[in-house]
Amino acid sequence: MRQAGRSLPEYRKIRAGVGMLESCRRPELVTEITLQPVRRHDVDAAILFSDIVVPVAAAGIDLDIVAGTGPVVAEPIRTAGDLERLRPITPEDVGFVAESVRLLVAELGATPLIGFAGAPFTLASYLIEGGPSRTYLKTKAMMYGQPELWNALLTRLSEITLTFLRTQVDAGVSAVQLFDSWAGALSEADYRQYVMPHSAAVLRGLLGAGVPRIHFGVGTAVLLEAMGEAGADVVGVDWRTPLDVATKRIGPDRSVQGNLDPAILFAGWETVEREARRVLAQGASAPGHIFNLGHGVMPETDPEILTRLVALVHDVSSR
Ligand code: 1CP
Repeated sequence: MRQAGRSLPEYRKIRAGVGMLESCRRPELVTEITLQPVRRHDVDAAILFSDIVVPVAAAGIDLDIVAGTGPVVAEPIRTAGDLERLRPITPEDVGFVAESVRLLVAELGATPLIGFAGAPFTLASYLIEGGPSRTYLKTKAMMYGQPELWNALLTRLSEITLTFLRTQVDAGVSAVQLFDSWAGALSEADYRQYVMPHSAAVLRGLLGAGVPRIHFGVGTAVLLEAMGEAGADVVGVDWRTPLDVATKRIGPDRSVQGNLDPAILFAGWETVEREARRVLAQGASAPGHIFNLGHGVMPETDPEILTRLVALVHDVSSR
């Protein structure tokens, strides 16, 4: 339930007047915000309060997270010369994240903490476009037209991502999630050729770390098999693909995460209950199922519905 905090009044209150990136760099604030949805909804795991662009900012890129828009990059990366502004990171560059994880693990007790990072493709899309995009025109132009620059950029991003995730694992997270939120913009062939090797390098680098690896994207129906093969223990599925269909594509060796449409939460409790039961039934065909939404929580969501949903999932899955 990433970004669940966005729907909570206590979140808006504590964030008032503090920028998003600044919030991510204050361990006490990160700890409080991460704990808010756990306290309120009694979820089974916490997701670290941070953002996928945090390590990219630590790598030297001038960017901001603008309210209502998302990440905005001052000078996008378009040439080999631009790439020099994206330097490798050390664990010290993201020491505030390690500190946040340590504080949280101490507070959470038996509740696991999920760490995360953006995957190389999704991070590259923000760096190349300069902000959120619908078409990924400039991203795809570089991918197809300047494959050497593309590979150099994604290699650098995969190294940054791996350092960022290892820092979180060393500080005590119990699982990691790699968000390739916008990989659904690609065909399977292009995903396998231009993107998968870089995501696989990140996931492979965590083998032996002893934590489950979750790999998620939006609109990835045709990519589910490849996203599993990239090296995930759990494949996150958006709401468009039923979990039993997803399981057939992903294969019997991996678990699934998902996938209630976050918009369902606005349709009244009867609908929420019916759809949540359907998701649970369809997820039962996988070797393991983490119940979740198919994408982030909308800020306008009624928190009471979320609390009720968590209780329903606990009730159904305990039988
Ligand atoms: O509940 C939580 O706080 C979880 C922490 C979290 C996570 C896991 C945030 C806080 N962001 C993310 C990941 C993230 N950030 C993703 C991947 C997750 C997904 O697919 O849902 C992506 C694509 C981003 C980039 C981003 N950051 C966007 C999307 C912009 C676009 O391209 O459409 C936005 C709106 C942000 C800002 C942001 N990040 C997080 C929050 C709570 C917010 C809102 C800003 C604020 O509260 O001021």
